[in-house]
Amino acid sequence: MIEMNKIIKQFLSQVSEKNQNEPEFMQAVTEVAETVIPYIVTQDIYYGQNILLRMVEPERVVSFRVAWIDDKEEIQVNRGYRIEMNSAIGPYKGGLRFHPSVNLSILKFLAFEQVFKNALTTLPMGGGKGGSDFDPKGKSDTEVMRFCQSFMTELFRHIGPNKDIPAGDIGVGGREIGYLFGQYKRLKNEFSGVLTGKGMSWGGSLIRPEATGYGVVYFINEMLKNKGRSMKGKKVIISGSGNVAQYATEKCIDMEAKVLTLSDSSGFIYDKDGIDSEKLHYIMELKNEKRVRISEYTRKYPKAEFHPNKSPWNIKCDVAIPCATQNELDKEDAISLIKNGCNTVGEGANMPCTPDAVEQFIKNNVLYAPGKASNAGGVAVSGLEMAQNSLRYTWTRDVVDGKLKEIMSDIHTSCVKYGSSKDEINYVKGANIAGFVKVADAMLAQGVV
Ligand code: NDP
Ligand code: 2IT
Repeated sequence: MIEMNKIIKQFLSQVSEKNQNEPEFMQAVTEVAETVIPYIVTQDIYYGQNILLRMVEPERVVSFRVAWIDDKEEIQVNRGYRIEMNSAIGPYKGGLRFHPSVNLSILKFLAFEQVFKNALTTLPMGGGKGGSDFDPKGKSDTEVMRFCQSFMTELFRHIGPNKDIPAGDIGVGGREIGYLFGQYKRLKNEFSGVLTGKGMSWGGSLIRPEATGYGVVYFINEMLKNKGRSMKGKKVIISGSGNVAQYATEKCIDMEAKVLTLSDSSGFIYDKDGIDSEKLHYIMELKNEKRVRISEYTRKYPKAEFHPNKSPWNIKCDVAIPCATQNELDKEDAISLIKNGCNTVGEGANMPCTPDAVEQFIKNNVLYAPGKASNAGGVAVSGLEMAQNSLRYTWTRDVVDGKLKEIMSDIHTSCVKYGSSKDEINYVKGANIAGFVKVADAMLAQGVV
């Protein structure tokens, strides 16, 4: 045990020396190292091959200037990035994030997580992530379009349908994917499946907008099913009110669970009566069309409460689904959730729970699913969008939804395979080892590259 801790510590100090001032990246690497290194040392084929050391080094990092002109005719300058992390099992695949907090550390953590997540989907996709510190909030449609066009004018030379296929993430939805696609097509004079999350009339897949949110609820349902329970009648709290939160809410309603909260960066709403389909429809209008703050909800539904500048983790519930951003749920929040009876947590966002929050969940036998397993539905349906683009065909809603359900259930099975010990399942360990094995095998077969 002491020897193992020493090996892990040595590995992490080597990585952190090379990646200073990258706390989010080191956080993601630490979680993987702590669960995967003890496995590697028991496996002759992996031991001594420095596979994890190769995996933490991105295959390529691109950083570029994005200059554009705002509506006041002033010149704005942002920074664009694409991290091409690992292409052992397929072309680089992962979203683009537009948010003022975006930096190298955040994108490297996201790209690293994506490698494992994509491997878990069983589809042939490597891992990447990109984005910009551009803030779409308060920008006009034409400003967003000009930014996207400038961003793609550099990015286009690095990506391609068999090379690197970006998609959406925070701040990048259908509108942004449209502008990015239009500019790529113009520059390359080529209509291809270079992005996923496209509109239905130009190569998109049914269920892609819903996929991450639906997928996380399917995964939680698998965890509950395994314990002889179900989503029906459960009290659920959700954070965020964007793409993932909206469709997680829709699926909870579908499964007869009661969603009590949603949030954005200004605070959360608490609706004791539950957010039903009609109320969700209103949230979608507020967030996707009017692009306003979540507090507006209480104007139409005055029985609901708005709690400014707070997260929803103090509200009593059975199931918590964090769907906003990294490190949004800390140790204190975890303790409060557990005290209030919450026994199931499924991550919709990437790395929303801090390491000491996760420690609390595991110590207290909370069913806890890490994002790389539970939010893999989005990229899985992106993979299905790529498959349909290659076939020049579109599958029906039922076909795609059926495949999504099957993939989430298979990811659950993989986590159980590698994460079970005695009578408990550690989904963190299961997801990390299962993802690692697939990528490591491909890397070994392809030699030292
Ligand atoms: P959206 O941009 O659609 O929504 C993001 C939501 O999170 C908004 O409600 C936003 O509030 C809130 N939020 C963002 N940053 C912060 C912050 N720093 N503090 C508080 N709230 C914040 O993004 P998505 O729903 O697509 O993404 C949400 C999470 O899910 C991210 O972690 C993303 O990486 C992950 N994810 C997304 C997938 C996808 O397919 N879209 C797939 C897998 C994971 P506000 O509007 O006030 O900023
Ligand atoms: O974090 C993620 O998995 C995503 N943002 C989706 C990536 C994708 O390529 O669909």
